[in-house]
Amino acid sequence: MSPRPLKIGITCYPSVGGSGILATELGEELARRGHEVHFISYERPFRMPVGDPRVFFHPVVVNSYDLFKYPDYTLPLSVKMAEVSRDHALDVLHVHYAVPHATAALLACAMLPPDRRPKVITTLHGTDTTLLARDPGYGPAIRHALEHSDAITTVSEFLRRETLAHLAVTRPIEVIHNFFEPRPPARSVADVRRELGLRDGEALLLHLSNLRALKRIDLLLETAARLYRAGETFKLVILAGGDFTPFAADVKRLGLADRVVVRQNVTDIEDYLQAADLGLFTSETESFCLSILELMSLGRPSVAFAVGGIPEVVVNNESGLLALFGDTAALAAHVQILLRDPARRAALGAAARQRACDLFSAKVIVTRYEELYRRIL
Ligand code: GMT
Repeated sequence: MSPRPLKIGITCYPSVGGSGILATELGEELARRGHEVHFISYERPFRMPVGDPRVFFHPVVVNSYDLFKYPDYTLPLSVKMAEVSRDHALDVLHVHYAVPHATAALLACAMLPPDRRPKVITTLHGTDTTLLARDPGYGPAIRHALEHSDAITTVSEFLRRETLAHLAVTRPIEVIHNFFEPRPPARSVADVRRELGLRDGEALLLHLSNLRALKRIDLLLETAARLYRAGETFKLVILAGGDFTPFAADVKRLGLADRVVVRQNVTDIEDYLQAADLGLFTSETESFCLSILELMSLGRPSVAFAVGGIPEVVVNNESGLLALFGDTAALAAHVQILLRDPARRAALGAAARQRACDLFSAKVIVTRYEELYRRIL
């Protein structure tokens, strides 16, 4: 007899970012497998499925009061978590990012009678341990939240090591990598290329990110400038989840005005992933880099720096090409090799798609999360 469906609460940052996409796709997959899924956040996650009878959204209302210099999210979130856990008898509360979600979940449990307390799973996605853990105003609270979670997962082996190094956590940390299930592209490659103004024979290099500092857009543009000076015909398309205007001056200064195309807050990313010839990333650190996996799942290889968890996603020379951090000359050379050798590009792309399917598909990863839920229950 198949085990009973579970009632799972999910909290994440609903904004455009890898962890929000991962948490939303996880909820959608869990509902598809028959579980009841309750999203609890200040906004509906932007890729949240609508119309699925097993998926619910519970908004957290944050009021601001004159007395408070900053509106407080943690307390209203913890109250909503307690309400939803009590009213829907949640089995599990799966929070993405420790700050402040894991602390709010522990507060919610403390407000509930023992028989109504869900198990708390904290999944770490990156900057809450690699960045906030070093902040004396956060580190001890993050450590406390992790030590009192019923389970901890990280999205890469790299992040597990970082968490142990920065937070001296004594509880076991399980690595469950990210997954991505591409939706069928709605438009043809030709239509997307036309929309972006690509001429015949012009390569489409794709970058997706929220443009924050660690994405090193300065190095991305420096790499594009090297390709431009080398006479390559390409356009660098940037799907931006943030404000690109601070970089406009650099684009002009580098002579890239007609080589860089920016699209803000795109949700139909599969159309662009499919149209790309390859991905280009210059982050100085990434716990995983979901954008690279998104391109791999559409059979597109990426060129990136070998930092953080990226070498766990891309096998250099097999499913993409990696360079040492900061070496934009090497990065540009990798792009040129792939632009001039379509067969090599196709081979890397096919291997990338296979690796995405074998290691980072919903079938593999969501099953890991289900096993974890049942193990701690
Ligand atoms: O990288 C970002 O700016 C967004 C951030 C997030 O909050 O989604 O991404 C983090 O989580 C993603 C999903 O697990 C990972 O793919 C990203 O590598 C990670 N970002 C960093 O570690 C810098």
